[in-house]
Amino acid sequence: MPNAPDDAIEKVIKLRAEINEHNYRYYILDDPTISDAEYDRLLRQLQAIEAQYPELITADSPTQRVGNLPSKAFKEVKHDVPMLSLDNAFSEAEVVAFEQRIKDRLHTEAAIEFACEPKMDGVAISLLYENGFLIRGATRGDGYTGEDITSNVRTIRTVPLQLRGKDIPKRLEVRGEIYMPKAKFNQLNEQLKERNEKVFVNPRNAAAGSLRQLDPRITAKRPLEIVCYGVGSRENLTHIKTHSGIVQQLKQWGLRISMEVQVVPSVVECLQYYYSMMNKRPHLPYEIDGIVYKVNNIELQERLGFVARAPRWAIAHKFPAQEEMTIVEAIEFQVGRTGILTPVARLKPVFVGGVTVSNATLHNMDEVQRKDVHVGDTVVIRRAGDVIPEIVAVVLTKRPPHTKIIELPKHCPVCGSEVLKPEGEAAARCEGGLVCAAQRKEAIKHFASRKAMDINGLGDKLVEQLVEVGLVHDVADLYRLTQAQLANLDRMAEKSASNLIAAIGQSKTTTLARFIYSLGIREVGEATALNLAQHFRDLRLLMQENAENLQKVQDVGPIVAAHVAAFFRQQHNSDIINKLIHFGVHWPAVKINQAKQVFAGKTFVLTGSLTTMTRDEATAALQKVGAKVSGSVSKKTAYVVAGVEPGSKLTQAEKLGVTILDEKQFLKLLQEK
Ligand code: JCF
Repeated sequence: MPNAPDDAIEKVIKLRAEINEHNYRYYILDDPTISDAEYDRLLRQLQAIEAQYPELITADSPTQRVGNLPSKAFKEVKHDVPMLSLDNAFSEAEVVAFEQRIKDRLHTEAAIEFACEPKMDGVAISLLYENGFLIRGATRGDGYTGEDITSNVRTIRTVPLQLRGKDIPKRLEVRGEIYMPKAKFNQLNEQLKERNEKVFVNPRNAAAGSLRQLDPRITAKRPLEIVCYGVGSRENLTHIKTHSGIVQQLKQWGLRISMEVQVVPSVVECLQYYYSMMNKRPHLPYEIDGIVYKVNNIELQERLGFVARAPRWAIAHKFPAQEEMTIVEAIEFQVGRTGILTPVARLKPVFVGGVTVSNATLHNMDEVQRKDVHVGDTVVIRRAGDVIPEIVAVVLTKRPPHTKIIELPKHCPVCGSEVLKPEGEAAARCEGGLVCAAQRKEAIKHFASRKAMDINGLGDKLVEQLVEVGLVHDVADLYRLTQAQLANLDRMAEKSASNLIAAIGQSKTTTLARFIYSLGIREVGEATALNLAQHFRDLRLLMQENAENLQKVQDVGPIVAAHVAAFFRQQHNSDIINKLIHFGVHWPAVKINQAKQVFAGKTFVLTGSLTTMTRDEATAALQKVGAKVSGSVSKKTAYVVAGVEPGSKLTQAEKLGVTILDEKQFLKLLQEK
């Protein structure tokens, strides 16, 4: 006899009924009437009373879903009625043939009514209810013997621990599919990734892995759901004449069923349903891998019976698989427009998502390492909808003994130049610049562009054609082109050919800054090119400088300096520069900027706001004439420019005796430069 007081017993009964009602409204009707927080409060109240009077705890209490203690292993379960699988159809013709076989066996030409439903991509499950109470949950296993995973199944909130409604059979075995919604799957993987744990390949594996946990408390934390689609024995349900009727009855008893079940008059509508679900598929919150068609009439089902392991009265019309396994035969590195090396897996061709896939990008080396892909590995390839195929995961159990670890090449596979991967950056780049075939077209376009060598009439399309026909290999070849060669090209008339030759000739006279810019060194824009030209004034001096000294140039930091030094370190880059000069590219001696002489090395500090320009504009104007702009005043500060409402920098300047300029004096100084 429980020694709990009557009011506690009453309260527990009331809370359980209330919570079960909300569970039903939330999970089955999809129509909750209280907030999640209120629901949690009810559950906590119940937990508190049960904690105080443990003798009140029952197996079907809603609190028991949180999971029992771990069990050692799963017991075997013999299914009363074998859990059959379904025959598959992979084409319309196979579906039509399925219907014809049915008609033949039934000796009828009348249309067959079918129940259609999505085929959930999860784990098949059997739920056994006795007197309305869930007494066992089991996996399908081999169809005859499964595993007893009752403790785990109990943690799933959409699995009723007790049936509701009228006329509940003494014994009822319900069949369904346990799955993990797509969004929940992604969240779970994010969490696992954060904790450095192994992620799941897809929602089905996540559902299976979660159900296989020996500790139900882990299962309880996994976002699993169920959809029920049938029963084992129909013994107690003989009054129900259709499959759809059975499914509706399951719903009445509080079990969750698919919202997409639809009864159709013939196979034609089955196919319509198939295509409409195929379109819906990417938007469904769960994964499906096809459509199940079932003869709706149970008497007909019984006349049709079974073959081997599958009913004659049902078929799974599969969607093209979105995931397949294949082997990584090689990894190649593609060199993109800006020299970025992208690892691409060459795969044993595999049909997935409706197309044959033989390549999959791995994006960058970080991804290769994260996914731990080796050459020779078996991998899961995914192509969903029209997205680019991707490698989902390596099947480690299939890794052969001598796989090759993928390493970033030290030299560009296209041109042999150095490959650099800055610390902390995902991208690795070929430093080949002008010579690298993959980068050549872009480099030539850049070289010819308006702010670079400004070759009028040499557009992108023409550059591509010149490279493709082999007339231009590098930018120096532009200066070898003849009018006859150009006139032979597609869409090129005599006149435009001679105009282009003239424009190429004119481009030979340029400036050092333009020339440096036109080389297309990474991170070297117009402004940096100008600074480099002003600083060195002699191309040879620039070419010999090391990265450390390059940082002495105005606005050149360690990254830019490294790119500049790496560029000139490549022999072929200096070869091309020599050729360009040989073909007559030249520039006047760089004029010493007088303004620079006046302000070079002088530090300005700005305080308060100016009325005629913004702080950024003032800074730019000062930098243009060689001055440095600093944020704090020291003895080394040359001038402090004090605008409206100056701050403490003005006081500091007065204290240190630094020259102070007001806006008018400042503007005058700038104009005098
Ligand atoms: O959704 C499913 N995976 C699913 C599997 C749906 C069904 O109606 C099934 C099934 C497996 C067997 N029906 C049977 C008879």
